[in-house]
Amino acid sequence: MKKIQSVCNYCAIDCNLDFYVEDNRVVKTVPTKGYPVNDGFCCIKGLSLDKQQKTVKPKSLPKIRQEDGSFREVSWDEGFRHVADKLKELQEKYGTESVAGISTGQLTMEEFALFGHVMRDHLKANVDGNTRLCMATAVVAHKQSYGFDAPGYTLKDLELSDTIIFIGANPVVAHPILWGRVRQNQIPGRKVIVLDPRESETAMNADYWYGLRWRSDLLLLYTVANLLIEKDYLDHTFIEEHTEHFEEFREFVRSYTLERGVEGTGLSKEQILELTELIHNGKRVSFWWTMGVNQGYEAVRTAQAVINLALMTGNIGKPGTGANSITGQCNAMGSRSYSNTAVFYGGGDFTNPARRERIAEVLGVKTSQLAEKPTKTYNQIIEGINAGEIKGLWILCTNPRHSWTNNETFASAAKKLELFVVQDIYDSIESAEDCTVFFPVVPGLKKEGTYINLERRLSGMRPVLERGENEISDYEAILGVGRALGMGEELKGWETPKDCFNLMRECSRNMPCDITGVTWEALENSHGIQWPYPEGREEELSAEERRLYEDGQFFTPSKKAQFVFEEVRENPLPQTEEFPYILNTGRGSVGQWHTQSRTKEVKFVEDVSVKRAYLYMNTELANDKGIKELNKIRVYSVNGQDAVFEVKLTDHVQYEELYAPIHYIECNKLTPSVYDTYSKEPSYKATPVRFEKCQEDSYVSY
Ligand SMILES: Nc1nc2c(c(=O)[nH]1)N[C@H]1C(S)=C(S)[C@@H](COP(=O)(O)OP(=O)(O)OC[C@H]3O[C@@H](n4cnc5c(=O)[nH]c(N)nc54)[C@H](O)[C@@H]3O)O[C@H]1N2
Ligand SMILES: Nc1nc2c(c(=O)[nH]1)N[C@H]1C(S)=C(S)[C@@H](COP(=O)(O)OP(=O)(O)OC[C@H]3O[C@@H](n4cnc5c(=O)[nH]c(N)nc54)[C@H](O)[C@@H]3O)O[C@H]1N2
Ligand code: SF4
Ligand SMILES: [Mo]
Repeated sequence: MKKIQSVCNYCAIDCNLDFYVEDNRVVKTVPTKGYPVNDGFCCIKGLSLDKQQKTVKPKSLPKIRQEDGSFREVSWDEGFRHVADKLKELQEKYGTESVAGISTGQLTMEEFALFGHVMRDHLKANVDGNTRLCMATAVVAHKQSYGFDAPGYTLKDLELSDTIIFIGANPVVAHPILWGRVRQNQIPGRKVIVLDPRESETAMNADYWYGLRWRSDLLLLYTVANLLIEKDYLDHTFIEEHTEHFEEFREFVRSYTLERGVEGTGLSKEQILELTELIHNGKRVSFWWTMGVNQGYEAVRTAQAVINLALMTGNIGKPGTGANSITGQCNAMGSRSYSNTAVFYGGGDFTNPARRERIAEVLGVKTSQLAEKPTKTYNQIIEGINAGEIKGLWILCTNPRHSWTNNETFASAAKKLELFVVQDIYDSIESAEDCTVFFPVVPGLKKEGTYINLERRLSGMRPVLERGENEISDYEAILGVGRALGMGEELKGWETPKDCFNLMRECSRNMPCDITGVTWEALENSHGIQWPYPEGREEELSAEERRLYEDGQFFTPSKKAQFVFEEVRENPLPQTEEFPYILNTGRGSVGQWHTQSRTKEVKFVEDVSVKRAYLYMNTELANDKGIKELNKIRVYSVNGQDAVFEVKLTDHVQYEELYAPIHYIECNKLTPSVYDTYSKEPSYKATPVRFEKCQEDSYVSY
């Protein structure tokens, strides 16, 4: 029996696991003891990683759609040639930007770096990632406030904080190992506080729950900031030495009075004052935010309002503090720093000549061979396809037919494409229904590469199982197309994931995410390594848990953090008489992952999962409308679509709120095409809707 340590490629915790293998089968999975992140624990998804392979057909070959609609299986070489020829043909016929790609936060760092090199550098096509649906807001907020996309915390901070404030985050369901770290916190009297319109599973386990109105976080955070200022609950030294624009901020929040806060958030005066006191009384206050903040129409400013609270109270860069964005997907952090979507490899600007030269030098190409401008964003790509401007799309490791907001717009786009390549471990996903080419690739257990978790920790994915005939990885599939495109010399140094890792390492030199001290070998059977880890400073940086900003130095030109703020906006999609209820969406259970392609294969998850789309409704509302548990309702959205859901009754959502788990395709049929102004992240969490009870033949309208 062999033991192989590798990483779980579901959520951003990146638990490490020891896989025991016999006859090329996993016989036992044990969470790695001593690994600083998950030390001997993990969740049901990590434990069942080997269960996701029943329907991944070994020996699969690519498939190309024929004129009669059927598929023909072809060799990999033919598949690569077909895709490369078609990409070139479309570009010749319709222009360079007529082809696009959608990448992901779930592949290895090397895979999406290579995808960027082929698509962005060589083809000059647009490539965005599904991270746009997830972390784009935090990225923009960090860059503007800190000068670089650098979340500063380490998971240990959860054990060292006496006041832990979760804002729009539900780690009990979404990040169970992170919640485990909260439970390990032994500080007497430590308080857990949750801001969420819904009494989420985390709220139920917290000491304080503030059930504010949806989309009123920014107003609440400015009101609290104003109170902190009025009461002089500030860290003047920190503000003076390490921040800029505080005086303007002080003036700005003056109009965010307690009365205004009460009126707009639905919280009482006492609750807002209590929250302010809790922040003041904490010695080590930490703020943690996730999708309840990131997925809104004024999300970047909301994230920055969280950052402002930490800055003004000096709760940053010290043990147990921070304005901490929790990442979602296993390698969203890798995609953010090392892909080629919004930023250059290792960070920096497409337009900065010095940075262009440096990257070109590392990659051994001319600067003209690098992407020239930031990519079109996800929504622009889908709109471009629907407008007939984009004719070719290559997606990998993401299932947008299900997960994209207002997802019927993706369905119509898919039908318009002349080339639609879907690269996934399953050909059964919804997005593959209209594809013209399907590339079947192996899952994480058969791959190698690097992952970066939410606290900037790199860990090594190493092959647990051997591959069979024709089985190839994402890396090889992308490389195959690159070669078929005739990239030749441009692919020198990209031959294997390890080669690519070395290129990325070099690209990071002297950047905030410098990993020049990390080697491919050092990540094997390791405890992971947090960035920054520059060459020559290995000894000094040997601590297993490290945070940024301990010296009060940020990455802006002045080295000071910025107070960034803007007036609260009018809700672009308010409740109306026609659409009086609000559809909130998010994770449903620990066992279910997004579009369920992987987790529905896990028997002990599937056995306890609801099979049809469902939503939670407040018991009182249900009583008022004559609706009982498991009745079906048809929900009509302000986006013009409707869908049927089963009702589950609960007291944990507000009277006017419905909560639908995202694991069913019906959920995003109803979400709108509304985005944050700066990050272009969809506003997934508050859609005005109305509903009717479904009866045998007739509907009763509410
Ligand atoms: N089991 C499981 N775990 C996962 C995932 C999964 O699919 N399944 N996905 C992973 C990924 S990629 C991500 S990004 C994370 C997401 O992790 P989370 O963001 O923690 O999960 P969500 O359920 O999307 O949303 C969190 C909370 O935001 C609340 N919310 C909605 N509107 C508002 C609002 O206006 N204000 C506030 N303050 N809160 C609001 C919702 O009620 C919800 O409880 O989970 C990761 N972990
Ligand atoms: N309404 C609403 N919608 C949301 C959200 C929300 O909170 N509310 N959350 C959004 C967020 S935060 C996210 S991150 C997105 C997630 O949305 P998606 O990325 O679309 O969801 P997944 O189901 O994770 O899709 C991953 C795909 O990759 C495949 N896969 C797994 N491993 C591999 C591999 O090694 N190689 C390849 N090529 N494929 C592989 C899986 O089979 C699956 O089809 O959903 C977003 N959608
Ligand atoms: S899904 Fe997240 S918490 Fe669960 S085992 Fe994987 S990395 Fe750990
Ligand atoms: Mo996500």
